[in-house]
Amino acid sequence: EDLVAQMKDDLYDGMKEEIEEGTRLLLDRGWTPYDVLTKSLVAGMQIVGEDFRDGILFVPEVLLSANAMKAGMAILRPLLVETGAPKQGKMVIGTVKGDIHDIGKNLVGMMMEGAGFEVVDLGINIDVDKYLAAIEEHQPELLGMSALLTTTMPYMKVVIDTLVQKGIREKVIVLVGGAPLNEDFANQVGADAYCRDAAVTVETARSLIE
Ligand code: B1M
Repeated sequence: EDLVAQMKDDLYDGMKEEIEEGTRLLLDRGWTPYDVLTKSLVAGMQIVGEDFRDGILFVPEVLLSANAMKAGMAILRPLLVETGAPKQGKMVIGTVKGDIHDIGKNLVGMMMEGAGFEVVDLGINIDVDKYLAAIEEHQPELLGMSALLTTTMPYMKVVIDTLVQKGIREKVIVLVGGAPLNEDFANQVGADAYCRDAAVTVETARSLIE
């Protein structure tokens, strides 16, 4: 599709208004919010990531892409969140200490809300004390942690080890995700599951909460 190719280009170029317009156009054409999200925005960000890795794009440019993506997500959010699904449980989620990537986490939060979970989003750069305080305050069934950097993902183990020390590890189901993670890593740090993407997070949460 021409429009999808155009949107990938616009995302690459950080064109916020064009992304908003493209998002609306695809919806008008009958695309589901989920397809708009995955096939244009997430797929476009994939390309940005490759050129960022290869030194073709730099932080300021990628920030513009991220802002454009967020503008598209803001349009999709109410559509993804309002499904009237029956109440399923509560999840506290945050990006770990030292890490400020939040697009993936936000997307997981949106999809979880759409599936009927209550989501408490702590934000980015979350240290163990903040996770603990939120668990204490909100008593969630699920804890979600996101990390996009190989240097920050080990912090998940710090959080889980602390839950063990405090004797509350069994009270929450711990789900972890983020591009550099995998199932082995999730097992090593003692999480309950690795979630490859937002849709898998919803499925995993549903199956583990029963
Ligand atoms: Co950064 N960055 N970045 N970055 N950035 C990556 C992650 C990188 C892979 C790029 C690359 O080199 N190819 C690389 C990491 C390399 C590594 O660790 N091995 C990298 C780097 C190096 C950095 C900096 C160090 C760059 C620098 O300063 N020199 C710096 C670090 C800042 C910090 O955190 N301290 C940095 C900064 C930034 C920006 C600020 C410019 C921007 C972030 C803006 C923002 O988030 N608000 C940014 C971006 C945008 C990226 C890329 C291009 C895209 C990330 C993204 O949003 N993807 C990224 C490249 C890539 O990932 N391929 C990259 C789209 C999103 C939908 O996917 O986040 O994977 P993702 O989330 C998915 C799944 O992973 C999963 O579900 C989501 C939806 O399907 N998931 C979860 C994620 N979290 C989950 C939690 C769960 C469950 C599932 O809980 C239950």
